[in-house]
Amino acid sequence: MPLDAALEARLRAAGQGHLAEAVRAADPADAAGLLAQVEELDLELLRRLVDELVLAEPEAHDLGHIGPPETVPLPTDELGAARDAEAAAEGEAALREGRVAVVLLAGGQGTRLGFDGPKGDYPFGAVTGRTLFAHHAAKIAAVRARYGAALPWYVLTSPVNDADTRASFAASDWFGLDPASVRFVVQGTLPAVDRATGRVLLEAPGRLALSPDGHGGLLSALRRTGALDEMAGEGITTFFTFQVDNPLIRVADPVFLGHHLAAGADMSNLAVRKREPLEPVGVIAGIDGGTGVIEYSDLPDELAHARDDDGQLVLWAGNIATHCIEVAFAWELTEGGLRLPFHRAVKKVPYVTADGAEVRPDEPNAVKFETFIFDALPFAGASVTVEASREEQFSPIKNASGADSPESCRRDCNRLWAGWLEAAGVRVPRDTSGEPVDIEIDPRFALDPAELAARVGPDLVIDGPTALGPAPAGA
Ligand code: UD2
Repeated sequence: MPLDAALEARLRAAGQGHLAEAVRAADPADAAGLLAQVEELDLELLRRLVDELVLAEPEAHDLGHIGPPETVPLPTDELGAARDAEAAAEGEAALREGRVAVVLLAGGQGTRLGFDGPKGDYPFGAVTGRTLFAHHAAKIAAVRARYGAALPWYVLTSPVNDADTRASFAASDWFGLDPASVRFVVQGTLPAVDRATGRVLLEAPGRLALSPDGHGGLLSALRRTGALDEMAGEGITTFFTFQVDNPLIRVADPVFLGHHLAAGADMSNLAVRKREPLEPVGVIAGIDGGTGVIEYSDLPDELAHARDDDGQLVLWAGNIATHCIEVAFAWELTEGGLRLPFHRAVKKVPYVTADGAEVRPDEPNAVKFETFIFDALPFAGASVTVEASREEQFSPIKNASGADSPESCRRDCNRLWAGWLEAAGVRVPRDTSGEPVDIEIDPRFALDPAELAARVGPDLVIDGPTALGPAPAGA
């Protein structure tokens, strides 16, 4: 296929001349698609990323002065309970007044789980096999009903899973939600490059190896698609972000929202105590007098293991990627281009050579580029970090087995929901090691222990796996 001379010159100047050859050599059926992908590349950005993150010697990165973050701790006494009740009142008012939206981060590839399809389609429910999407939707429906809130739901997808995600919502009749209240936002992609040469890889003779540009791409996507305008037009000032893989999260929790709003924060975080020093979660830390997140892959072992005089981890605050963000702050961060730094991730990426030979590398051969939403924290005027109970709010499904797997999540859901039932006076059968039977509580049946206690009592007999509440549509 003939190639525009100006484009070819730009490709060569960017060190990507091989893509001109690839377009010329592509089968007629593939050439137009490949050319369109090549034309979409931001070659100036790519040149900079390759120079700084692939070809340059990695510089020792000074992390700055690091300590534990300032947090709003879990309530342990009446004072703490009163403080949280005050925050809850503020959060509830914002929900009632329609000032809040929720944003689900679901653009990732979920490669570690090895599940074919969007991660939100994973059937995690121990009793009904409900999917993560169905469960999040039920929670959103319950919060809307409780506060009479519009609470629009933005779902971040990527070109890799957007069509499948929309199809799954449509097939489940939007899980009973008004379709107009569910809005998909597609994040951008960036190419994977060869780690030795910085040249963009092709995953097939007519296709670049593209992957999502990291969840920092949410901010650009919200702006580019007009979602920020839409939010502003609907009177929304704050959005709550959460990850697709964590069914326990309290969506749009008024306590968290209230602490964020009361502090006049631009961006706030939820933190859980780390299970162990090297748990693969980023840490929220005080950095040079401000707040930031150090991703687990960047955290030196020595810092990860550091303990205070009481023997507690200094960097105890695990980041569960759950934030409150002001719409105005998102505008600021995207004015004249996204202000977040890029990170490099060295990965195994299958590719084809110039002769069309397929290569499945045994060792990481490629660099991918991503921005992280939590890198916005240093730009925030004010920020609050609220501690959450791990047992109540965090059990992600990331791996096929072991920690953070479907099995560990099922155990944690059972323990939590059995605890709610027992607090309501219901007897729950447990096995010899003390684990309860499989339990599911639909958020539309009860969002929290108090609501459950108002609905059930000691006369409820549980003698085997039990699901309470409306069956999720489409599950
Ligand atoms: C993430 C956090 C980590 C910790 C952990 C807790 C990052 C970079 N690290 O690690 O600090 O909080 O979660 O569970 O986030 N996603 C997108 N678009 C993308 C990439 C990811 O929407 O381009 C979504 C993805 O669908 C998921 C979430 O972001 O909901 C986290 O992505 P991940 O599973 O790749 O991150 P992980 O587990 O390495």
